[in-house]
Amino acid sequence: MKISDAQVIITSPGRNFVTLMVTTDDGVTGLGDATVNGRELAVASYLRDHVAPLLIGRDPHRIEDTWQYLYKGAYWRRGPVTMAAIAAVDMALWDIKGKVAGLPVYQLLGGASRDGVLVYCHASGSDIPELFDSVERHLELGYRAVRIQSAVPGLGKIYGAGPGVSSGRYEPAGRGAAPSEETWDTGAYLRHIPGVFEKVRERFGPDLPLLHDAHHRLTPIQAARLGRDLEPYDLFWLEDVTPAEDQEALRLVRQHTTTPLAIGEVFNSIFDCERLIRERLIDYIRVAAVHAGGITHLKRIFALAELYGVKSGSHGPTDVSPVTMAAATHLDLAIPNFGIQEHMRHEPLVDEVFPHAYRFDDGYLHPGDEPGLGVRIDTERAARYPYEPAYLPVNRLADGTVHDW
Ligand code: CS2
Ligand code: MG
Repeated sequence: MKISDAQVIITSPGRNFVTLMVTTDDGVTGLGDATVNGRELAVASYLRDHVAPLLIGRDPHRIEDTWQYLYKGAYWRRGPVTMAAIAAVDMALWDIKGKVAGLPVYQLLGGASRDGVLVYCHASGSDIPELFDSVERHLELGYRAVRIQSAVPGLGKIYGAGPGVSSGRYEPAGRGAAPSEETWDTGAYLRHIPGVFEKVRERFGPDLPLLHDAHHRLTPIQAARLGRDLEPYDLFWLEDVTPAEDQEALRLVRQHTTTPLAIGEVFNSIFDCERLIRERLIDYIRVAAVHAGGITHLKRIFALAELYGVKSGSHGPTDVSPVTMAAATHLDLAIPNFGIQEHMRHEPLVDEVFPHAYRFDDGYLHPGDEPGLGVRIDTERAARYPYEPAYLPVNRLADGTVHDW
């Protein structure tokens, strides 16, 4: 069996997705996600111009060898563009292997270690009543763990929460020729958030697992203070407190708080989190299959994490396609150290372009039992939604300084 074709499909059913479709000479197809939010065309070019020609004629079953060939063979290693391109090939080859074997990918990964994959949803509001409504709506849908984001008085719209953001569907941040800009004030944020959690605990009780995302906006000592201030509200995790490239920052945070820490959605490789895991500076590693080299590389990261008692918490926002959600769910079901899976619901239009076997039921995802990853792409529908430039917002302080987020 040989790879005979590799096509890049760009579609924008409400937001942009880059998908690789690999076809074998037997007519088996596999899909991989290559979407890097706001930088989509760079990965499309990497795949089209530099990777697809190398795939033709290769044995699709040699997944590990192909991964090493693309990673070591390029000489230029790591980074979101390279690793998303490798991830797309990797997912497509796992999909093909599953289809040829007649087995869902989780069976190839060792079989199910649990009955379903616990997920958390996003609740947010511009004030407490709006936030409570958002939590209630998600509980009615069956969610058993909720991420809480809130607007901050005195600040305008901030990413993930704010006026006009009531349902948790805050993506895409802006479609147009340039990113929108937001104004940030760490002091106002640190003064406001603990009170929000106090009210959420009062209203929803002590048992509901609650999460919060600080979007890389704090210094280590500010993050330590937030972790400490949130201890009474017993968070499941506090996410991305400091800029992710500074692994050392989390040591300081760790020394001051018992609030569990999660990080990793912008990591691309095991080298980005090796120290965090080995030195037990985090509790959850949040890598995404698309941004960190696919199923093959996530398996490696999660296996390292298992040795040190660190659990998985894969990134699953609406800017990763259903192909990544499927890859994550197969892995989540199989690995021993699964923690939780992020689940932001895609718009119905996205699910129409990418019909999928994974399903949400009573707070859990299951990847389904279709051979392979269990996701298709309706290419005719996909072609109706051409690429549109779209960016994540840029964050500035009141004096105009560009700030982390
Ligand atoms: C967020 C993401 O889901 C999350 O935890 O941090 O929405 C993130 O901002 C986007 O994926 C960026 O593309
Ligand atoms: Mg996040």
